[in-house]
Amino acid sequence: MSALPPQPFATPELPAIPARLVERLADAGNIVVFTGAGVSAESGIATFRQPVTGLWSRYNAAMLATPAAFDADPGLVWGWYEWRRAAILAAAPNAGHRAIATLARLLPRVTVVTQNVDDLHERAGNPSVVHLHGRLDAARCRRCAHPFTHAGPPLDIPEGGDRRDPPACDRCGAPVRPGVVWFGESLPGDAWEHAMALATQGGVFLTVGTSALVYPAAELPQVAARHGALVVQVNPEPTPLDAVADISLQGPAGLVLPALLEAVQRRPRPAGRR
Ligand code: BJW
Ligand code: ZN
Repeated sequence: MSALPPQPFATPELPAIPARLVERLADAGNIVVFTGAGVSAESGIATFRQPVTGLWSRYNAAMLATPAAFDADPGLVWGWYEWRRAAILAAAPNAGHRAIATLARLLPRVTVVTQNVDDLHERAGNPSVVHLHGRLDAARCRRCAHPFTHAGPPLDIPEGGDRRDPPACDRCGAPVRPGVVWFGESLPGDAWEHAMALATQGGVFLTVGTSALVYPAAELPQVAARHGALVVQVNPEPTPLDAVADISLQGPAGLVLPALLEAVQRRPRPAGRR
């Protein structure tokens, strides 16, 4: 199958969950969980910028992830994204996705804002997720934006995809494109405005598994910090957010987030609030 095996982490140490984080989570009127490719890594979905395994370490973004690339070679781009779609369909949510979904059921006003184009948050039980970079299962016409519904999973697709002609739009006949945000394209206006509004409301801003290198999404934790949110980062590696985050929980999301959830569930509640 085209999905990568779950990433090995040599006996990862679990960072302690600070009590002030648990208190803030319990009391916050606004909690944003801002995720990137790292949250899906333990489901076997490749990240972008990690050495060796990252998509942009193995494939040329300029030839695959821009509108000009699609116009120059629609079959190459469509086939590559069909391979990615197959990998997502074959994957399942991991312990990190599940912990976020449980946290959202437990605490009021949790919103998941993701840069990911997969649907693993939804499949873990988060019904409404803000997708900043679109969704792979939401293809649309390159010319008139008419939505396209995939008939089923891609069949017989090799590692890295093969050249496949995109389907034709049933309204205007132009090629259908993947429903993702490529370099140089604007983010969906409603998703961006919603995410920005949440980032200005304080509370807790929890970033999980992002290198925070892609703008404008990477502005969000900075905006949240300026508006008084407690910014918390979950990532096994250093990122530019180390300079912004109040708390860095260094480790894989699939270990750290269940530990965070457990700490929230164990928190003694004041009498009368049970
Ligand atoms: C774990 C883990 C585990 C591992 N647990 N963690 C300002 C300065 C410079 C450039 C720009 C700028 N503003 C805009 C730009 C240009 C560009 C940009 O940001 N470029 C930079 C890369 C330099 N931005 C754009 O073009 C954006 N559009 C835009 O700006 O529009 C305005 C405009 C309009 C018209 C003309 C001109 C401008 C659009 C950006 C779209 C990004 N698209 C992609 C591809 C989506 C489709 C697809 O899937 O193919 O989105 S690129 C890719 O990066 C994807 C991701 O969503 C995005 C972010 O990556 P992410 O999620 O952070 O992944 P990684 O791999 O980078 O990091 C993974 C992390 O996980 C690592 O830290 C690991 O350690 C960690 N990890 N295992 C927890 N188990
Ligand atoms: Zn069309």
